[in-house]
Amino acid sequence: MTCIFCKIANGEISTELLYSDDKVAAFRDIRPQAPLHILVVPKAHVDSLWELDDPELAGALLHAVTVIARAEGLARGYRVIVNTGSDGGQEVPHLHLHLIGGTALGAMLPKH
Ligand code: DGP
Repeated sequence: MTCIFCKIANGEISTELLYSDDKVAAFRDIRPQAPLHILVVPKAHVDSLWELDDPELAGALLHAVTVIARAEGLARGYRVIVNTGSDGGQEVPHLHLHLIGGTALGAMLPKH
């Protein structure tokens, strides 16, 4: 297993998990873009959202986001981003949801 997020999610690399269930794990992003920046990932390897064919896992990932957001007190709001593929700016080839918040977030898309 060479995938860094597989190793983190399955405990091969010691990282504080903010959330963990049988399918999903969450941990802090190493390069936070906001006061709170958490990555929510499947424990089983999926390359990206493009490859996600499991509606139950899709629901589990989104549900984990809600559980974490509530635990972190993000009642004022937050943003969930799933960079997908090269045009989407995905760097790490293991599906991950960015949960970003803790401040008022600005516009996120580049102007064309
Ligand atoms: P993306 O561009 O959507 O693939 O974002 C990848 C994010 O993953 C980026 O914000 C930095 C983060 N990241 C990369 N390597 C590691 C790591 O080893 N540990 C943690 N916690 N985050 C990482």
